[in-house]
Amino acid sequence: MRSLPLRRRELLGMTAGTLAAGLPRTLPAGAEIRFGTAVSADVLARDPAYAELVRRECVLLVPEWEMKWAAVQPEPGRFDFRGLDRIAAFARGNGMALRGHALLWHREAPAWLADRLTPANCESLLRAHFTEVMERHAGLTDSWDVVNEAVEPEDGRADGLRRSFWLERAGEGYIETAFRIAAERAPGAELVYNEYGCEHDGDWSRRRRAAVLRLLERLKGDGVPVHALGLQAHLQAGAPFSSAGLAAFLREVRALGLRVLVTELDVRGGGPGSPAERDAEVASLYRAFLDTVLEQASCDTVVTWGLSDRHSWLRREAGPEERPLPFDEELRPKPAWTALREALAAAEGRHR
Ligand code: 9MR
Repeated sequence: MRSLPLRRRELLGMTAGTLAAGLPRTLPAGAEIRFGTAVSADVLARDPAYAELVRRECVLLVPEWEMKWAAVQPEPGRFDFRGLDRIAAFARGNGMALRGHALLWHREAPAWLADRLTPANCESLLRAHFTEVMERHAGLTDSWDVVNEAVEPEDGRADGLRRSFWLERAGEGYIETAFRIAAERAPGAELVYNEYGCEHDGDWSRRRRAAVLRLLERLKGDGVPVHALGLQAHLQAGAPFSSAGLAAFLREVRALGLRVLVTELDVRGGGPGSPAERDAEVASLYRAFLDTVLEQASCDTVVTWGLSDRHSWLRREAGPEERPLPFDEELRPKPAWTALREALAAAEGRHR
């Protein structure tokens, strides 16, 4: 895909013979869909068995925290790439690519940034930050979450934009400015608007879908270089979901000329049954969701937000009973992994 250092097919050929464990990747051979996961530098360093699983299954890594503004520019003009460099070294050493996440977000922003930001200096602050971050591992990164989570219908604005410090301090042009600077710093890269809460049915999601479409329509209408919508896909088993509802939304995204990526997939909940019953529910939502996206959208990237329940943010935030990821805490594949593999294999069959 685009400027990938190694195509997936080459990676598959290479790793089958070179992996110490002798384990072939278990995703379908010849895949054209890039599969990857979010990682943290510390987890890769302290959990070698997990690192081995990541090495075996992924061609794409996303820093779970290490590329966020607070991580890389904690003080004005002082850049700290130690965490990011460790992830990049792991990616480079294993022939993987990186996805950039996230250049602009209202969270994980240092206090100095919100204090300082004005409409007059927004562009220069973004340019200084994007230049350092986008150039650091430019050869490894061909896809960027440029703006993350800029809509929040519940904030009550007619345009659905989030009343974040970005909007309140810099004005609504900040989104367009961010995409234009990203295009200037990385011509040819895929520039993504990344958002949550667009995958399910129900009023809450419907309002979010409408706000996202409205923003993307405005950006496309103004000639802003945005290429794709990132569906975070933090899904919830048992919440209202229909393929038809999601497909209708994806058709509108496609009509704007935008591709789609699955950027942070995991599934909460399932229950109140046994772990096996909940795993089955989680897996069936993995399958239904991925089948719909891969059928309806131009989508060549699927990223889960971690590979094993052992290291999921949901375990940390929602509780130890969550089983959201494709591998369990002992790194054994779960039904969600089968669902994911089968969905990717089916999509590749359709593309052939
Ligand atoms: O999983 C991430 C967690 O470890 C961090 O503490 C948190 C704040 O940096 O971000 C989490 O990842 C989020 C992602 O960056 C954006 N979409 C929602 C994700 C889950 O909160």
